[in-house]
Amino acid sequence: MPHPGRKIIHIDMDAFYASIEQRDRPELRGKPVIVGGDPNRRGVVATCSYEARRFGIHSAMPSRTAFKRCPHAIFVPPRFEVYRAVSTQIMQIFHDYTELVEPLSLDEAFLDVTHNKFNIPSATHVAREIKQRIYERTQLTASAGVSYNKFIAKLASDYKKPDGLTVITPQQASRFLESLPIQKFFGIGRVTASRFQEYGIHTGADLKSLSEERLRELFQERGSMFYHYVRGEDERSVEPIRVRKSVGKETTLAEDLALSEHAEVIRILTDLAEKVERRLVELDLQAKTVVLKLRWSDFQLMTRRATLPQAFQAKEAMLHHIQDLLDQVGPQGHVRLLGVTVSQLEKRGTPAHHTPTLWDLA
Ligand code: DCP
Ligand code: MG
Repeated sequence: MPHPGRKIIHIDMDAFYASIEQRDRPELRGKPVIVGGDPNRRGVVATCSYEARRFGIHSAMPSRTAFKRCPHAIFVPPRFEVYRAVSTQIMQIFHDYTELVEPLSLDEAFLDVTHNKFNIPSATHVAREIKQRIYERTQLTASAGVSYNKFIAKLASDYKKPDGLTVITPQQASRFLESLPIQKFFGIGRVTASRFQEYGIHTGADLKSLSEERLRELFQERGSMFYHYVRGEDERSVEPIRVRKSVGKETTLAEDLALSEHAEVIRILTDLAEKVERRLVELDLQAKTVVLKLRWSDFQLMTRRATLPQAFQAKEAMLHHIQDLLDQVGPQGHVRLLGVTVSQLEKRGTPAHHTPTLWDLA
């Protein structure tokens, strides 16, 4: 469905990890700083300061290569806790303006500010204020792109970095997109870009000359996406990620079940705990509290909870405590629903970025 007059901002911090290191260690300011793995131990570059980028160093490059390009660069190991804390600060600032915040990684997010909490009519004004507040709160700079859809807002934030603010109006979009080099289009990696080059397509204007049928022939589904994007058409909405507070599974029984049928009750709860465990694994979360939920045959709801000294993910840990909770409830009565929920969630895996595989922590 088309959304006329939407106002989307994309914000992305500048040289995020490296700027934080330069902020916290003044002796690194103005110097080529590389955050990442050790060049002698097969590490990779997570990011580098703008001073280091002049030597052709970039994210995901082997640290050894980076060292060859700039032997006097200063290598700094990452401090994820600090980056995560800064990320929380900037996300809080975004949420002061709108609940429609879609984080893409620790340092970037889309915001839909069409209706913002301060009723500021100009999205450019909102973007300027947010940049200012980020700077005041963190002493770091961000670049912002303002436009009427996500695709163009993201291109806009990348257009001028660091500390940029680029606005692309519907009137300007056509020209902007036509002049854009093909590899800048969202989702076009090196392989796709070289295929475009083969067909003589180097810019948005070249891309625009192809029919949708032709693009679908060449790139299947993605062909249609390119066809629409180059015309500035992108109706995707900003999808806020709501912070998950619990994971639960429950089942309404075909017939009311007497709690005295202990084996059957446990069988059902085991099944539910197993599903909860699977979900926790998928989400890479662990929990500290387990909640047993019962709905009695007269529809009254009862919950009983236990908090464990140690976070858990496995169903055995849940079941152990569910047994105790069941014992407290006693064997009387009939239930029509059983549920297992876990809460007090925390991340389980290695603290990292959207591309943790790049890390060589060995
Ligand atoms: N990152 C990473 N590995 C990658 C890419 C990024 O670990 N391959 C981390 C380090 C970056 C942070 O994510 O600081 C944000 O990624 P960006 O792509 O936004 O890069 P920067 O913020 O460092 O630089 P820019 O100014 O280009 O946004
Ligand atoms: Mg960034």
